[in-house]
Amino acid sequence: MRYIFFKILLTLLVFTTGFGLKAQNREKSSLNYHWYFAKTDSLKGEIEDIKNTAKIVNIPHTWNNKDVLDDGERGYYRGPAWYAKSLFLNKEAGKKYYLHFEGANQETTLYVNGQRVGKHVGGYSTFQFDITPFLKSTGENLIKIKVDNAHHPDIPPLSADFTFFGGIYRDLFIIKTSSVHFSMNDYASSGVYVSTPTVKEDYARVLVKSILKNDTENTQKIKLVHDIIDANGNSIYQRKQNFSLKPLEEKTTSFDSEKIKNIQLWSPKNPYVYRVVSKVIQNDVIIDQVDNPLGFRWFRFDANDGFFLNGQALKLMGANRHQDLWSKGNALSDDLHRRDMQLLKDMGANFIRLAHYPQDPAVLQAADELGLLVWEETPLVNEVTLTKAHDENSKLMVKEMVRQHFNHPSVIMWGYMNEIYWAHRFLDKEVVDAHTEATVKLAQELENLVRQEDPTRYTAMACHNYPLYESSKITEIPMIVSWNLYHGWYYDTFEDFGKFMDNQHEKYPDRIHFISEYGAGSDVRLHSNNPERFDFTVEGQKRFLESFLKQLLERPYISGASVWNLIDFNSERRIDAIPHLNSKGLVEADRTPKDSYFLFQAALSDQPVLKIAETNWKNRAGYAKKDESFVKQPVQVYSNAKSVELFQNGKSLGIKPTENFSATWQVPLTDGKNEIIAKTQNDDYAIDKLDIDFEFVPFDLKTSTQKVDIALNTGSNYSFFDTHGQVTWLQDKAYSSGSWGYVDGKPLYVSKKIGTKEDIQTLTEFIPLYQTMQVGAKAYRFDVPAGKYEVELLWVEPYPKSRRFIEGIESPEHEGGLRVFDVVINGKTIIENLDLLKDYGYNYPFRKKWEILVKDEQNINIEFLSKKGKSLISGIRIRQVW
Ligand code: GCB
Ligand code: CA
Repeated sequence: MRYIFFKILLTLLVFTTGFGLKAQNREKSSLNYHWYFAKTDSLKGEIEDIKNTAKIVNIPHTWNNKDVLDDGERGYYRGPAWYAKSLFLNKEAGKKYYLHFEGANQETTLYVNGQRVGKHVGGYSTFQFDITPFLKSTGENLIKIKVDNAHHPDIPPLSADFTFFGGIYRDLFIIKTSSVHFSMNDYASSGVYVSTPTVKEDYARVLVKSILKNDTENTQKIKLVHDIIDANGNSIYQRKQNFSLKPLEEKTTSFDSEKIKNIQLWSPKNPYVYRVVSKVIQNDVIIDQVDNPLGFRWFRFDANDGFFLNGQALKLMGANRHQDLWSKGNALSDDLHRRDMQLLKDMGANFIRLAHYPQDPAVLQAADELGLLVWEETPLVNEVTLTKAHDENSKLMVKEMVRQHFNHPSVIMWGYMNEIYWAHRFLDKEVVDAHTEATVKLAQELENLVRQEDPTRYTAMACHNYPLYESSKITEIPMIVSWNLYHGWYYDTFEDFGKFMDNQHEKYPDRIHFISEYGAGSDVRLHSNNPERFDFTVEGQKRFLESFLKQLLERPYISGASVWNLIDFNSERRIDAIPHLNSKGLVEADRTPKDSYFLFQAALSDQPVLKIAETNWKNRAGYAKKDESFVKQPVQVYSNAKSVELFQNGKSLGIKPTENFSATWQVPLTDGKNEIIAKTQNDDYAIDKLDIDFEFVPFDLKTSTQKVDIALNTGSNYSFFDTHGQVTWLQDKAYSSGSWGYVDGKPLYVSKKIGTKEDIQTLTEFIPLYQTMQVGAKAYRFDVPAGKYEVELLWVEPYPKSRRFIEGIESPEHEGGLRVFDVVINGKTIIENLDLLKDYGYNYPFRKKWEILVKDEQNINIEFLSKKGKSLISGIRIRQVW
């Protein structure tokens, strides 16, 4: 890839200066460094004044990278901020100067030397301003930029499950070009549109449309030259035309090429990118030049048989991707954009949905070069505002997206609405119908606009599981009806997914079906052998994705599907096991693959894949059955081999055939290191090795050869691993004589989901440990040997309802008295009348440890004597001191 890139670069140089032509080419360079920045409403004065009040930042930049994390407050700064910088240049006659923003969220106003140049609305597209008339002829120019990310009812997105980080978060460039040039005023497109009206196995025809602009007061005679160059830098086709441009004329001109033969087709397997190099030449001097990607491919969707690329069936399988990184917000480097795309390619994917907005140019370029087919969409999410301004902005976003990314061969689908009825359920009864009607009307207008802008691609709409899409007939509008489905996560069971889709297919046999989202959250610290819906265990995510993957592959009429999401991403208002994070990623926020990533790699990659899929569960603990010195726990392998053999500490546990790219062994884990090796009978596969560090907890603690040390995640089906202290808090179990566990009680469920999904205040690490709790336990008993012990108890009073979707979390008044209980250890009351609500309020942790002496046969008996309501307990730690 590097090599090809180098060749292209070389070619560009050759072409620029080729044919003995002089070049006074377009110059483009970044302006990212050393900006003065202040989070303020206005920035007055010259640069010297500004220096005193502002701090220095570099672009890409956001001001929300920290306040969306655990800063103790809900919400984040959404308002105005300013950037300022001195720009020194000698303005050349006959030249034009532009500031080119790849993206700034979400309203941007530019001032040069105190004069307002213009304003751009929308946070996810590229835009540029002509600054020529505002520049001084020489010396210092003061550039000031106001960026505002306040909520605005006319600017989508109005609400969504991601963070609307403010700032100039993508590259900022200055472009200098001649005053006769390719259009700089066409929604920040390149001014050249390349399409392929005919593509066959071995030849194609190319259609190139150019928009030329004469920004002078005189008639200009120019030559327009387009070269199509291959990856080796050779021109395989050239077209020259002469034009005379009237004063200030903007001219659109097109040509259809003859047959271009001996072409290489573009596909995920062979992402062969040609480039169209377009020049404006005057008096033998190249005065402007742009280049665009070109790929030869054709495609279609079929309602029964799915997607076809270059005549061959290809199920589109991949993931969605958001543009952010934990603690950096959306201010990402191009390298990180490219790394994410490579991550997806390495997984064997052939598809990406750029949800929920157009992404960085580096992303689209990587998609072309890696061979990832793209669905791109505008940020209309959840709801619309019924104003003309809202509709106009929505249309602007469509135009910008399509025109800016039109030439990318990777793009095959355009979207313009995601779950647009999501907020419908919160509307007042009287306005519901008007809203529906307006939404359908807008959808039709946007659909028409996309088709008019680009008849060469498909349109798609992402809907959620809600009957209004059908009843309002909005699903009749796009060419592809796509679904975001979470059966077995937010609702229903895994199998209901297949039933839902089969029903769709039966009801609408002529429709093209797509799955734009499916996914489940996971926190790599949480593990369970009995995962439940919405418990955020790694195993829960695996079971969900395994089931969906199988159901998807069994249904050829589903033309493709993208997992929600490739990467864990920031969503400030979301509180799950990890607050402010949507954890449905196949990789963690820092891009470390979760085990589920390897499931997809095994399923999708054409390379040999053999992976012990327990990298998230290397540190384990487990409690034994009576008289057993090991604990049987599952070890799963993902592979595209037919069968796999597993070894534990050198001993074979047998060969198993893979099913759905997976095989699982119940492995008798013993205390300490367990070396696990997976092998196949096929030499193409390298062996895989993983050491599991197992902490054995006996049934009868009195037989323990070591000091007793138990950490218990009470009221939970999952274990929690404290990554810093390296301690596993085991899932709960009932007491039986001679052992340990709870006497009575049940785990807490809120809205039929285990545990509370409230933020546990003041904490960052132990949140899921507190979120699950045993309610109404009479006691916890631990039959232990005599000695001195530390007994530690963990509590929280959870807010009783699910508040995940409520804007702004108020602190409810609390008087207490909801539940009151005494805590008694071995007959001694250690807390009388514990009233968590009264003493600490909702969601504040209370953790306390006691030193106790245990005599022979006394054991540890922790009782909760209820005076009012039911007792609670989130976690228990028992540690023998001697
Ligand atoms: C959806 C939305 C997406 C959310 C996702 C989720 O359907 O389109 O923006 O992040 O669900 O995780 O709930
Ligand atoms: Ca960039």
